[in-house]
Amino acid sequence: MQSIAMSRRLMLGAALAAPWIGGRASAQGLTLRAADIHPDGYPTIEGVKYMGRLIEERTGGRIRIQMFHSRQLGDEKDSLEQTRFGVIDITRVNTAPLNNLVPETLVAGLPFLFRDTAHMQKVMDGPIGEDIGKATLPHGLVTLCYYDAGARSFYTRGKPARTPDDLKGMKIRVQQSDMWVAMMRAFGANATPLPYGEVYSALQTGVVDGAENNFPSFLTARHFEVAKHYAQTEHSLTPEIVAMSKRSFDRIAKPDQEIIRQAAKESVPHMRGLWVKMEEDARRQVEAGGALIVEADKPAFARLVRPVYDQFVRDAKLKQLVERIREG
Ligand code: GTR
Repeated sequence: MQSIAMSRRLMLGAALAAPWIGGRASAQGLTLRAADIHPDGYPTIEGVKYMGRLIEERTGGRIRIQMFHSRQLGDEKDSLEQTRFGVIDITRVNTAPLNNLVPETLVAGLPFLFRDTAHMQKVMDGPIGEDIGKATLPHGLVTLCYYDAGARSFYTRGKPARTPDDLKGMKIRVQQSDMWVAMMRAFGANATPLPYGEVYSALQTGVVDGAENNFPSFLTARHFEVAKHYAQTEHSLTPEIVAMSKRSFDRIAKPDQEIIRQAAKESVPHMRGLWVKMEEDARRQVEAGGALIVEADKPAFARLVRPVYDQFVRDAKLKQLVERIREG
C-alpha cells in the first residue's frame, strides 16, 4: 500500500512540475485542466467532456477543457487542494472529501436523508444546492454543478452486510470525511478512511473487510473481484460535485464565466442519461463477474443514524439545510 501511495505522490509531483499544468493561455486560447479519479468513459468524465465541448463551441474555440482522468492528478483530496490553489482548474469529486473543509457539503451525504434520486436531484439542482455551492467559494472553489452518484451500499469479503449486526467488528473503508467515519460507527463498523486508489489492495490484503459504493465504482475499480458480497443498504445518495478553481475562474471575463456556468448546467442531464445506463450495465457486469447481490434490512440501518445527525447537524445553518431538504 505504501508503494501505491508513494507512486501516487510521485505522479502528482511530476504532474505539478510539468509546465503545462494550470490554466494555460496561449495564442490558441485557454486550456482548462480538469481532474477526475475515474477511468475514461465513466459518466462523470463524459459529463465534463461534454461541458468542454459546449464551452469550446460557444467561445469559438477560445476556451477548452483538457481532461486528466484515472487519478493522473492524484486522489480527490490532492486534486481538491491543487484546484483551490489554481494549479488544477476544474475537479470533479464526491461531496465527501469536501466535508471537513466545507461543512455544508456533508448535508448531501447524510445517511437516509434523500428519499430517492428524484428528491436528491430536485434539492441539488435548486436553491438548496445553490446555497451548499456558495459555501465552497470562501475556500477557493466555484461550484458549477452536481452529478449523480447513485446509492452507496456495502460490499464485504466474508459475508454480506444484510443487517448492522453483520457489520459488527468489520473494518470498512470510508472516504476521508469525519462524518463518514461517524456514520460507520453508528452502523456498528470500524471505519478506515482511505483514498480511493488504495481501496483495491486494502480489500485484497484484508487491511479492510469491506467498503461501500455504487455499482459503477464497484465495477470500474474492480472491487467486486476482492469483495464479492454486495448488500443493497443504499445508505447514502451523496452526489458528485464539479468545482472550478476560484483563482482560474476570476481570471476569465464575465461573459465567458457565464458560458462556463451554463455549459456545466447543461452537462447535468447528459451525465444523468449516461449514469442510468451505466448503473444497469455495471450491475449486470459485476454479477457476471461473480458478485453476489443481496437485499439488506434498510430500516435496521436507518434506525441507527441519529448520533450522526446529533454530532454533525449542530449549528443553525446546517439544521436549516436539513429541514429544507426534508420538506423539499
Ligand atoms: C465514487 C465517487 C468518487 C469517490 C469514490 C470513493 O462513487 O464517484 O468521487 O468518492 O466513490 O469512494 O472514494
